[in-house]
Amino acid sequence: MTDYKNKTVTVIGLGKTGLSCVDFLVRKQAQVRVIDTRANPTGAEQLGADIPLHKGGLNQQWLLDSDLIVISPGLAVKTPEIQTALSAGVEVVGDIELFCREAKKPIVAITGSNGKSTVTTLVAEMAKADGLRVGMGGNIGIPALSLLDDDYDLYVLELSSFQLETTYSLKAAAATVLNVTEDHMNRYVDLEDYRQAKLKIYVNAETAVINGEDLLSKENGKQSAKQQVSFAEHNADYWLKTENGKQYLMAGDEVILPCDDVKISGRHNYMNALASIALARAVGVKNQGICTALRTFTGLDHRFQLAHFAHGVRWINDSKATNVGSTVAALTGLHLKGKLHLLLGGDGKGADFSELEKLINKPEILCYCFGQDGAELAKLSVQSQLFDTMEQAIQALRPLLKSGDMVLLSPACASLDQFSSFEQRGEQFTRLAQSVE
Ligand code: UMA
Ligand code: ADP
Repeated sequence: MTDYKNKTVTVIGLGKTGLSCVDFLVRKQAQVRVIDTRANPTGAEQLGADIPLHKGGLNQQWLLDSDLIVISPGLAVKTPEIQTALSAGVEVVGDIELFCREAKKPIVAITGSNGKSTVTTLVAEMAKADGLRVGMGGNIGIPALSLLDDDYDLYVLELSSFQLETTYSLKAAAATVLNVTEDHMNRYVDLEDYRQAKLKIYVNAETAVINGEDLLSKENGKQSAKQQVSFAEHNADYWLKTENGKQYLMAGDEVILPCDDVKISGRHNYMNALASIALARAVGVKNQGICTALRTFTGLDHRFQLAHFAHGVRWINDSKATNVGSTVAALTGLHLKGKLHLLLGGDGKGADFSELEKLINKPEILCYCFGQDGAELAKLSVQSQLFDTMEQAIQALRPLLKSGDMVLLSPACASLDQFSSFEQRGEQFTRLAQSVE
């Protein structure tokens, strides 16, 4: 369906996504109504007074009466009331599906357990530096439908597994699953179930960009991109060459840039850079734009960011480390002079934390655990203490700090049990860090 005029469309969710869907559908002259299972959904005051709203639960009758249901990513399609509507033949899609049906310009689509926002921003910066008008959005925080109004040459979309579950018409010019490690296990049966949602990104893609070091990022025969390129440290189309102690980002035999010229650092960020180069080249971005972006992009806030440096102590804000894989990346390759004071905790989303055990059980690492899953995390290390909040944990570690130490917030958990977002958690950490004198 692309003609929504006079169709009865039920939008579920009054967050950013739901509001962008309402706006789009009203302009398409659909009969729109909204459901949110929360008693006080965030976006209620921004909804037009003439749009019917059902709050505090799902309205089965509205769902069954609909010509189309547009569901926000925060609510699972597996929810019984949605399943009942699907069984009755009602079509259920997400905002990205609506977007793909309308978009007239090529789409670069990016998913993965970690690195999505970094790669999405980097690809967008590369294309902009090459003179293209770029619409960047999706899970990165800008609803894709809000990009349709402007005149762009290229769309660069970060897509979550939840968004991909309800997308059917995506034909990406270039698509990647950057990596697959455990996340959102409270929404999926197992890792394979989560992976299958991510692999949908390759369906009908022109170029699939796969991670040569992560078998789970590869197409499994059901997807069928026209061509495939890989990135990895070795044995890949885009790779890292090490010569005389220096590293280089490579495309085949061609040197793209020495790593010393790349502003983001760390092995995982070099992998992100290689994936970004592969995606950008797949849509025709030239080396000059690619190199300009790599030389200038310093990384996003809340991703292993230096928040404060005082009295020889580095305070690092990695609040966006909302799963085990991202905390593993932070801990791997750390250069410590003194002790590491590691803040862990929040909502683990049903994750198995055991991979952290060997990385944090070291004499130089002290763990301070907090939040909903703090007690489970505290069990992993002999040198750990349990607190209710991050603020209490920071108060406790402050008197112990010595020059050369690092305080690292890389919590391996979502923030939503105690904060409104990972940004708010990172901002509180930064404020507390800067108040140390
Ligand atoms: N909710 C209900 N009942 C409802 C609808 C939503 O309880 O009927 C809850 C959800 O469980 C969630 C909250 O409301 O806790 C917000 O859900 P939403 O779907 O309305 O979210 P939006 O504000 O539209 O934001 C969504 C993405 N959020 C989610 O997928 C949960 C944002 O990604 C994304 O930036 C935005 O669309 C624009 O595309 C956030 C995220 O955490 C950053 N994503 C997850 C991640 O990256 O790990 C997938
Ligand atoms: P996403 O959008 O997938 O959450 P971000 O780029 O925002 O990814 O980074 C989220 C977290 O993951 C940060 O802690 C960051 O340091 C870490 N990270 C970034 N890229 C990778 C990668 N390729 N592998 C593992 N961790 C990564």
